[in-house]
Amino acid sequence: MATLAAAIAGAVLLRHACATRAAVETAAMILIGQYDSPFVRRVAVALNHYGMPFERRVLSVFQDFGAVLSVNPLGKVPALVLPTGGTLFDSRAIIEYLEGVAPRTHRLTPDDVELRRDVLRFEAVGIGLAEKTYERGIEFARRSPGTQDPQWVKRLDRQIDSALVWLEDRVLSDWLVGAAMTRADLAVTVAATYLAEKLPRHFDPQRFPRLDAYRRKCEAQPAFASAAYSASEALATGWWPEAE
Ligand SMILES: N[C@@H](CCC(=O)N[C@@H](CS)C(=O)NCC(=O)O)C(=O)O
Repeated sequence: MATLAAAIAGAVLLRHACATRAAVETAAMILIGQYDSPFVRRVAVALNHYGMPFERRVLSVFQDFGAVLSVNPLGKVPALVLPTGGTLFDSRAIIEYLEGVAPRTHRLTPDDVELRRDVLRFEAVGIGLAEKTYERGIEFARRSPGTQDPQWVKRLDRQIDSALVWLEDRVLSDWLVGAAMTRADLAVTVAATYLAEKLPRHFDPQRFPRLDAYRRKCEAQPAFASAAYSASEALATGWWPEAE
């Protein structure tokens, strides 16, 4: 992996040093991370929606930790290497940046103040659901057997369930806010799919039928389908399902 990290760093340096302005402008961005991560997928779906080409480096935060640390000081994904130089990390920061450079017609944040407020609220619950699902997964997939804290796990379960109930009550049409896709749909759909894939016991379609139908419909859209959840990327890098 040191070789891959060097290759990524080298590619960035090369771009800084010798690329002509035209070459830099046509070079693709590089998205780092796996498609079992809801945070990585959020960025990929946004890039697809904007029509911005990108390459991907499928690095694992566990198996390729050194390489990930070499591009992000926190050793986390996603990271986005920009052809113009520099790397961005954290899905929210990356999307905030991309919203500033995307064609106006494709932006995912409404201008209207009230719609924007609603989008940000859904986005916060979607990202929070993904974070709690991730934390719950870590308890069982990454900790040594017997070292889990049952009280903490119980709290995570309540937070996940409470977020699902909140969302189920608010899924009223094809898109969560307004008549088109927004950042709300990115965050909520990838989080719901992540939960359904990683902790299926916690997402019962019978209890959350509107949320399940909504996220499946979103996942069928080209921007999502081109960055579909990848169980094989998760399994290839050492994730294993929680014992029921
Ligand atoms: N707030 C971050 C969360 C990203 C995150 O937690 N990614 C996980 C992978 S799904 C990660 O990098 N975990 C490694 C770690 O936290 O050390 C974002 O939105 O990008």
